[in-house]
Amino acid sequence: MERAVLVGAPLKSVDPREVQEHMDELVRLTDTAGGKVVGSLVQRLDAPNPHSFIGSGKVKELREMVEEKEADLVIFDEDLKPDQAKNLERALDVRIMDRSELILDIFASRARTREAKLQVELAQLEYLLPRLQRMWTHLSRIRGGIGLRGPGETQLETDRRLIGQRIADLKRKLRDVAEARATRRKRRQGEFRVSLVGYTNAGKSSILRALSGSDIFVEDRLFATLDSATRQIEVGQGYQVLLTDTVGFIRKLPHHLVASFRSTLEEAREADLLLHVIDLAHPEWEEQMRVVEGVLEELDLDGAPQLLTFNKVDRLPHAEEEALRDRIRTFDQRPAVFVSAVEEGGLQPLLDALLARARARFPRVNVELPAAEGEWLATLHREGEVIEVTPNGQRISVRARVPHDLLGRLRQVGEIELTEL
Ligand SMILES: Nc1nc2c(ncn2[C@@H]2O[C@H](COP(=O)(O)OP(=O)(O)OP(=O)(O)O)[C@@H](O)[C@H]2O)c(=O)[nH]1
Ligand SMILES: [Mg+2]
Repeated sequence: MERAVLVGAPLKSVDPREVQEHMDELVRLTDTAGGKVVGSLVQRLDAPNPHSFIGSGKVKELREMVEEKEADLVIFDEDLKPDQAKNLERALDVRIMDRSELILDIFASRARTREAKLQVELAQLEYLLPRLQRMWTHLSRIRGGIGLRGPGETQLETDRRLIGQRIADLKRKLRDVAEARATRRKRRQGEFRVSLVGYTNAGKSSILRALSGSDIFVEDRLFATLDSATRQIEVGQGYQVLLTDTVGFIRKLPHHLVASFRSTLEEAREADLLLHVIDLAHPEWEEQMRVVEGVLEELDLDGAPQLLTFNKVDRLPHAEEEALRDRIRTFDQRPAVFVSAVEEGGLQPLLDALLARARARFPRVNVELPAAEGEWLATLHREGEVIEVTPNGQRISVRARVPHDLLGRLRQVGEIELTEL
């Protein structure tokens, strides 16, 4: 297990409570990556030092800590410029990582499907390219995937060229996967598609698991999910929705990752509704909510209809939950539900909201048809929601909620009379 010293170097303007939360989050990330935190250090800055990010006195202090704790690794919560990392590595004589690299590493170790693996490798190589000189030492890890060296060139140039080729290759492969995905999506066009989005560990997979009754991976760790999974779920009265789980977001998500996960998140782009899941029991849920909104904006998803889904209410005392509900109602006019993915019946408010929206997609109509047309009546029962059937001599009158495509088919039939209600 690698022994890590963590460094936070926020600007002086950042709220002290937030600084602590960010360090706690870095501890969790390090733990998720399989490292052991042996020390940490925070310096609040007016501005980052261009040479070493933190001040030179702090670098000395850090060096002492690294020696005393026998650390192998120093992890910065802030993103370092390639030169800053190089200088720090020289001064401290241990490997330096920043938050982006750590997140990339976690993604790399957790990717399971072919697409997720391609996406992570692409993000890693794009991150690596401008830092190649420094990363030289741990490049050997991935060299196997890159290929062999040409004769007569320097190592660095060769690596740059090979990485460039590999990046092009990965992009091509990802385009193919994305096309297959688009075809699959097209088949689902008529259905009501809902995507779960939100901060990592908010409970997205737990919600999908509870609603679908299927074996979805849930873990009290950051980035448990990297691949999107879709399940059909019953929301009541025979209505179904296709619910998709997605990768969680985090503060300062490396933009290479956001870019390469774009196609996984395409599911969310085509969704009819986004469930933005928020861990209401987390002390920094408001900041997490803003982070998620920022990423959604970066992905041009901020215009999609959203339902704020405040999760884990079972972890709040009742009075606190009530107070929060009131506060949220006053600052946010958007529709919201309060749920628990682990409590019996805790997801009912979400199911109700989904049912209402699923029904609203089925226009209410009155269908007048000859009493002899039993086939159409059966179709209405099967594909729509029949509310009332009234016999009317030789004809019957059916009040029903009918999906758009069935509406289209009914319009083609001469003996049928349609009135929208
Ligand atoms: N008490 C409580 N715990 C919950 C609830 N929902 C989820 N959890 C727990 O929160 C942790 C994270 O849940 P996940 O469903 O894996 O979270 P996620 O949003 O899918 O996380 P990522 O895949 O990492 O983005 C797990 O330990 C769950 O058991 C809830 O309503 N109440
Ligand atoms: Mg998950």
